Amino acid sequence: MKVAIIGATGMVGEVMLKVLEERNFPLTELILVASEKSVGKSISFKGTDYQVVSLETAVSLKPEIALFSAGGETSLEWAPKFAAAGTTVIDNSSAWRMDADKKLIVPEINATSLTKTDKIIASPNCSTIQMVLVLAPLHKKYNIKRVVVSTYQSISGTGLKAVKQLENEMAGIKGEMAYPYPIHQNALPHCDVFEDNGYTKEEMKLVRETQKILDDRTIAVTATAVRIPTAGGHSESVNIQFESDFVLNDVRKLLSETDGVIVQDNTDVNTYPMPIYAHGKDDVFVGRIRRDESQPNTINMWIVADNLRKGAATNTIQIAEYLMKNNLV
Ligand code: 2RA
Repeated sequence: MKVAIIGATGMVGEVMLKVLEERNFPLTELILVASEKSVGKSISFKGTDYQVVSLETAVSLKPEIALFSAGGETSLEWAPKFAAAGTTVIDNSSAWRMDADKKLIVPEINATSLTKTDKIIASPNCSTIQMVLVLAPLHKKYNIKRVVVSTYQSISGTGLKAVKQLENEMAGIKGEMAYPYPIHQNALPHCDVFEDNGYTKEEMKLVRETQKILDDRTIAVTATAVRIPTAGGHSESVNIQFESDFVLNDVRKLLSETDGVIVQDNTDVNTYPMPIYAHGKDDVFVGRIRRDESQPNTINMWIVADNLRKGAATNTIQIAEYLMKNNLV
């Protein structure tokens, strides 16, 4: 399979290369694209050096699949150009996620909706992916009415500049700021930009993308997204109100039987998910599962995943694997 990675030198792009190698993805040709200033730069993959090329060159090479992680503007301009050349685009940016004609895919939930005609496919936001993977089986069995989620997001989700700001602050070095405030020893209730309704774009992604992926606009979702100084991994405190009641152990059993989900839930021995242990893994980890005693038919849980892997690179590559396995590319 001839595959292009658009944004190959970014944090997600680098993880994409790592995941492609780990999963022994059947590549016949690899095309690496980054910003103009990186053209000509050499990147090693499985012992072979690849030269970074421009977007123009990449589209002319007609890859069968293009994995995008280069920001919304690049996706808006270039995804249609690759699609017109016959390439199937799988995009990590927010550019196409809420487009009515584009599918928003978490393979374990809705890959079966994909067809050969889907030439631009959106991968959801990292904090959405880890939450909906858990919500999907629960919605099917108990019918979700409302979700209240608070996220605790690694600075790796912001990008290299924020990681560098945290490293500098921890080393006591004054450097370039990705945020208007310190990250070290702080918690910033500010992920992405603020919208007119007082929520951030990050929070509204959790609202809108969840309803689209679960194909149910009646699910009420409200979110607060917080940036914390962890090196990698997003954590979420999730409160879910169902139409019907549930048995706690049935919920644990259902989630433990869900592809891509691992239940870590035994407070007798301090077993619960933590980002430091989710780092580098592709599963979504769930724990602290307990009934919300303040309201009927309602449950609390803690959901953790590596935001650069299942939250981005791995989900994208799993979509590509599904397309190949089902002869859709
Ligand atoms: C963040 N969800 O964590 C975004 C990923 N770009 O900031």
